[in-house]
Amino acid sequence: MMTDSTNTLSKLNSEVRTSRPLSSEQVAKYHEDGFIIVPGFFDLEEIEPVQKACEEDPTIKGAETNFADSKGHSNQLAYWTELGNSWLGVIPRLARMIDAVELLLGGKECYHWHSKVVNKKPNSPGFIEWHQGYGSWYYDTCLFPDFVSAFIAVDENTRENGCVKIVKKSHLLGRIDHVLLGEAFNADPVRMEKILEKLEIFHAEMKPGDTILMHANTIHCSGANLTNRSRTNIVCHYNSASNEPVDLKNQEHHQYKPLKKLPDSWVLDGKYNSVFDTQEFVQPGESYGSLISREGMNK
Ligand SMILES: O=C(O)CCC(=O)C(=O)O
Ligand SMILES: [Fe+2]
Repeated sequence: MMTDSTNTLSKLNSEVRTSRPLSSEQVAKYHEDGFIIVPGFFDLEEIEPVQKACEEDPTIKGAETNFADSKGHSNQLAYWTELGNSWLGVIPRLARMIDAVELLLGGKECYHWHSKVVNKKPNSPGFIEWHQGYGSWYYDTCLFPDFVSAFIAVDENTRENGCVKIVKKSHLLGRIDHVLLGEAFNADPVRMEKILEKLEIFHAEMKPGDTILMHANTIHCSGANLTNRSRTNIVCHYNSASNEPVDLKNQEHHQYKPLKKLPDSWVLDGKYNSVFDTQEFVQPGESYGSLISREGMNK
């Protein structure tokens, strides 16, 4: 039977449903802690192609943008919004991702905000400092923190190679002011110090395929990669269809577009044309957010 909220879920291919739905316990835990980890959300066979592609071309087709952390060490991120038939274009459209996100959004339709490859190079000191997704999306003129992010482990994530660290229950703090630290937009360090006296840090150690699902106000960071192997995650961000930026100037790619849902089996069936050779990326130097967000951070 259709319920009211079902009517608002992703409209294109809405008859496609995941075979790996979240349990009600997982949904409750997400709301309690601000995140959950879904072990084996992706099978190793689904992840292996991207492991191999990143090993063969760790520059991700030259699409990486460099950001300096507060110590001047650089981090690299490759961004995309276009969802075509590459592995990177297919993953954000899989039924298991969209159904999980829409369930965590309380039955609201979601759309793809943007995604990124976070490839920490071997023996690289760069770290991503404490931040909330909504720390910058607020300045991208989204009125609500109605986003969910999925962090998919491509490589094993450990404390030694810079796994994601999460402040448990920090989504309950609301939006924290963010400031520019190095070239990145991070949670106010004075406030952060106090927050860390009250809340617990969770080290999200993961096996390839394990996935973190995270609220936009959950504070997180990731450390240096002190190992001689790279550490890659794929991070997909979803916004609610009803929460499009108020001002789309310089961020047209953040405009609402209905997501065409694909069956969970799409990747295992090999129905993609490359891992990222055919993928369009936001080019280094191009804006991936609104200019307001870049200017706002200095206010
Ligand atoms: O994979 C990581 O190191 C986390 C990166 C991150 O926080 C993000 O992409 O928003
Ligand atoms: Fe983040």
